[in-house]
Amino acid sequence: MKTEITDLLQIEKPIIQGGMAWVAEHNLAAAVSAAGGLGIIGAANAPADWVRTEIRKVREITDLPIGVNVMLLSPYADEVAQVLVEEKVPVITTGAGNPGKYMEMWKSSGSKVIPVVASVALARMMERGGADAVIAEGTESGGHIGAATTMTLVPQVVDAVQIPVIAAGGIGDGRGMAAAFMLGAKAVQLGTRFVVAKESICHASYKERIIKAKDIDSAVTGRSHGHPIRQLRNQMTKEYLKKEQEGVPFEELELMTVGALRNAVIDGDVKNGTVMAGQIAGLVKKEQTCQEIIDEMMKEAAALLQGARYE
Ligand code: TUI
Repeated sequence: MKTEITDLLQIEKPIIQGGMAWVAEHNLAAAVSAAGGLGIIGAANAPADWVRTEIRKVREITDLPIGVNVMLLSPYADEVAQVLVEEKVPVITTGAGNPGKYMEMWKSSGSKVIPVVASVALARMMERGGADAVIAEGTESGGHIGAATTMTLVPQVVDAVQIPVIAAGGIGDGRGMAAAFMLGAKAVQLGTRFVVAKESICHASYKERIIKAKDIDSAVTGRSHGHPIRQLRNQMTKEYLKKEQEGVPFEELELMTVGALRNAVIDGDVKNGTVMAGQIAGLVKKEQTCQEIIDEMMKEAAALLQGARYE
């Protein structure tokens, strides 16, 4: 399945791993790239030195292309941006903001730059700024989300820009992948299904919470203060949403979540921690290797796109 994205990124299969905070480290990224997709290191809120070390660790395992996702709300974003130039990272994706101020330095150092967008307006702006592609991410995603659904956002972004579009949000199998291609996407990005991968270092309790999740088990916190985060319902979301409804100030709400994602991903506290996952969690039923996930998706999607009926 060769597409503009497999050509652009020099990868075999049009499947990209999301840059999930704490989860998207070198083991997962290397496994996704080894399986023919594009593995991504998620810089999230990590210091620049951590990012550099993770890039080098992947390079000890594989020579295949990898990417780094820069979370633009991070206090370390400027330093991370510089490390990516020094390490000559082939692909840079960004999230949770506008990467305009880094575009020139990344482009001139030879990286392919692929911002995540949640609107047509930002997609157009990114194209004008020199982006090589965009990831149109729907509100079905886990973590920090925009407002539009994948079904509505992807075709509108495809119509608005000339550069290739990668679909994200709510995609977890070959059916979702085929659907995204029908909307005009040239690749897909997956987060939740890779969180549960065998090579993912995520705590077993977090993986189990995703595997047991049902279709409507996620909640969105932070809507009132403009930082909506999709996560699986638990004691934390219950208390947070109650306080949000009571009008508790942002600063106090923020205190509740300090370290909460780490507590869930690394320590397995899925009750009081933040269990970020997309709406597709209900479809993710078992732990598999990245190779199994990618092979299964490719087979399903290829059959569907050739007109076969899904059984
Ligand atoms: O970035 C994500 N997902 C994330 S980041 C994250 S960690 C975090 N930590 C603290 C606070 C907030 C997040 C967890 N999940 N996905 C990519 C994404 N980007 N989704 C939506 C957007 C987005 C939304 C609005 C990108 C740009 C945008 O507008 C930018 C602008 O300035 O116009």
